[in-house]
Amino acid sequence: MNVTELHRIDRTVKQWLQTSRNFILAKMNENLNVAEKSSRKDLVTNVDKENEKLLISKIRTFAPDSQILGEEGFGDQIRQTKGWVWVVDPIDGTMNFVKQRDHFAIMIALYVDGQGVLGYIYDVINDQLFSGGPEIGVFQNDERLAAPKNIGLRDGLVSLSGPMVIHDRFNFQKVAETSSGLRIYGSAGIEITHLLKGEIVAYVSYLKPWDFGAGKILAESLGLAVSTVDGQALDMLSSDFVMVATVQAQQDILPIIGSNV
Ligand code: 2AM
Ligand code: CA
Ligand code: CA
Ligand code: CA
Repeated sequence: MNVTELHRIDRTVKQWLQTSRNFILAKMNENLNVAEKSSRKDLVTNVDKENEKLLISKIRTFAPDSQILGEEGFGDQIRQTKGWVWVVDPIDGTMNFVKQRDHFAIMIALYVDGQGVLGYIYDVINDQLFSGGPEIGVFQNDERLAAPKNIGLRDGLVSLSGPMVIHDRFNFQKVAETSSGLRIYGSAGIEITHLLKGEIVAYVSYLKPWDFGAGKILAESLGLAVSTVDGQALDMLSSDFVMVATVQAQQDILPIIGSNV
C-alpha cells in the first residue's frame, strides 16, 4: 500500500474516532447498562456494544470487503488473515469506564495479509490519540514519537496484569521486585501508551487479539519487542500471554519467568 493511500485511510479512521469519542462522552452522563461477561470482574456496557456497532458500520461503508474482529461480537468470525482485517476494541478498560469514567481507550487496528499497517489507541478523557504504523511513524496527537530508550528492567517501571501478580503467575512478583516499581493502570491500551512514551519498560498480561492488535503495531513501529511470555511470535487471531517491552527489558524478564511458563 502506498503512502498516499495510507494517509487517506489514516485521516478517515481519525474521523471515526472523533465521532466515537463524542458518542461515548455523550453517553457517559446517562445511566449505564452494565452486565457481567465471564465474571463480576469482566464487564460490558451498552456503550461498549453501541460503540462497536458504530465503528463496524463505518468500516463496512468505507471498506466493504474487509473482515472485522470486534470484541463484543458484532464483527465477523475470522479464520484466516488474508486481505484487510480490522480489529476493534470499542472500550478498552471497561472496568475503569464503569468505576472511574476515565482511563479507558478506543482501539482500532488494520492488518493487511496478516501484517500490521495502522494502529490507534485513543485515550478518550485525556483526548490523547496514539496512531500510526511502520510506514508513517507513530504520533501522539500531532507530535511524532521517537523510539523509547532501550532501558532494562532494573532501571524502569513495569506494568503487569493485576490478577497475575496476585497469584504470582510466571514469577511475576520477582519481575516486579527486580524493576524500579510496579504500575497497574487497568487498560491494556493505556499501559501500552506508557510504553510508547518510554514511561514504563514492560507490560505483561494475558491478552485477546483486540487487546493487543493496535498496540502491537504501534510498539513494533517504535522498535519495542512484542512477543508471548516465552519469547515467541504472536498469532493475531489467538489469545496469549503477551509481553510488550524494550528489547533490554524483554531480555531481562524472559529468564525470570522462563522456568515458570
Ligand atoms: P477490556 O476492558 O476491553 O475487557 C484489564 O482488565 C485489561 O485486560 C483491559 O485492557 C481489559 O480489556 C483486558 N481484559 C482481557 N480479558 C479480560 C477479562 N476476562 N476480564 C477483565 N479484563 C480483561
Ligand atoms: Ca471486555
Ligand atoms: Ca480490551
Ligand atoms: Ca473492550
